[in-house]
Amino acid sequence: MPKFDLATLGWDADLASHLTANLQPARVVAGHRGEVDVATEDGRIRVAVPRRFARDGQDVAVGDWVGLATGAVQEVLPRRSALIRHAAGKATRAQVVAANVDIVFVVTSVGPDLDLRRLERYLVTIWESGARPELILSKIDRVDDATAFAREVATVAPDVPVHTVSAVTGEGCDAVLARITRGTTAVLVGSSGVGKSTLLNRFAGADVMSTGEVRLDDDEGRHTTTHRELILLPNGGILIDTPGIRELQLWSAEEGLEAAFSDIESLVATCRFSDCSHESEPGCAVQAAIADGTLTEQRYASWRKLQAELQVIAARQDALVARDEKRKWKLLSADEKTRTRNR
Ligand SMILES: Nc1nc2c(ncn2[C@@H]2O[C@H](COP(=O)(O)OP(=O)(O)OP(=O)(O)O)[C@@H](O)[C@H]2O)c(=O)[nH]1
Ligand SMILES: [Zn+2]
Repeated sequence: MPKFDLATLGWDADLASHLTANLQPARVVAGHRGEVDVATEDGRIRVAVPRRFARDGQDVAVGDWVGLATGAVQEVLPRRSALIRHAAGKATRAQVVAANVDIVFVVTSVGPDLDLRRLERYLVTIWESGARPELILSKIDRVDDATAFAREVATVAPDVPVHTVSAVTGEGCDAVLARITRGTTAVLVGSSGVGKSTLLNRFAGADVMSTGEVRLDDDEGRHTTTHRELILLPNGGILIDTPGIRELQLWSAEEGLEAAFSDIESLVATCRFSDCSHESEPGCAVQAAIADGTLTEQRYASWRKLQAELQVIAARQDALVARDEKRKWKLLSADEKTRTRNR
C-alpha cells in the first residue's frame, strides 16, 4: 500500500497515460537550485534536476508532474497550464513559476488605489497561461459598500467571477475556499500588502496544515525545514505560493488579450470594415460604444497599449529565435566541417 495517495494532489488517468513506463510519478512541491522537493507515493523526497533540462530550456516548476528514476527527474509530463515570468537578469526568456494551476485568484484591496489597468494586465497573463482567473476584492471591512467596487472591477473582467472578502472578519472567505475543491490547484497573486498571506493562512489553518506536512514528510517522519511552496489545504484543495509567482508579468499573450478583452473583441467583430482601425472610420462599433458610454476611453486605451506591448515582445522573441537558429546553424556547419575533414 502506498503511504501517500497521489490522487490527493490531482494525479489522474490522463496524467498516468503520459508517464513513461517504469518511472515513478511525483509532483513538485518546492524548488531549489538544481534540485526539487517532490511528493511521491512514498512521501516527500528531494531529487536532482539533471542539467540537460536547463540546456533544453525545459523548466521544472512547482506544480509540475514528473517521472522519477535513480533519484532524479527524468521527464516533465504535459502541463495543463503554466504561469510564466521573465527570468531575472536574463534576456527575454520565459520562466515557468508554477505549473498545472487551475485557478489564479487576483487579489486587490478595495480603496482609492484600486487599479483597473493593473487588473487587466493580470487577466491577460492568466488567460494566456491556461488557468482560469478569478478576482478577490480584499479588505472589504474598510469600506461601507463593497458592491460598488465589485461592479467597477466587473467592467474590466468579462467572464471572471468576482469575490469580496475580509480576512479580518472572515466575510466571503468560505466562498473563495469553496472554489478550491479537492484536487484543484490555485494560486493567489497581487501587489504587496493586499492581504494574500493573511488569506492563505486563513485557508490553511495553522494546526491542520502541520498535519498535512506530516503526511508528506520523509520516511522517518522528520520535519523538513524548507519553505513549503505547494500546500495541501484541509478541504483537499491545493495552494501554490512560490516566491516568483507574485510578480506575474505580461508575456506573449495574444490569446490572453482576446479573452481578457472579449467585450472589445466582440465589438470589433461588428465594425463595418474588417480592417477598421477604430479611429475615425464610419460604422466603427468601438467608437460607437465609447460614444454611448458602454466602453470607457481608459479601457480602450489599455487594450491598445497592451496590444502594442505584445507586438514589441513578439518582435524581441522573433529576434531571439532568429539568433538561436543562426547559432544552431553555425554548430551544424561546424559539424559538417569536421565530417568533411574526417572523410
Ligand atoms: N483591514 C484589513 N486588513 C487586512 C486584511 N487582510 C490583510 N490585512 C492587513 O494588510 C496587511 C498586508 O497583508 P498581507 O497578507 O501580508 O499582504 P500580502 O499580499 O501577503 O503582502 P506581500 O507578502 O508583501 O505580498 C497586513 O497588515 C494585514 O493585517 C483585511 O481583510 N482587512
Ligand atoms: Zn472599428
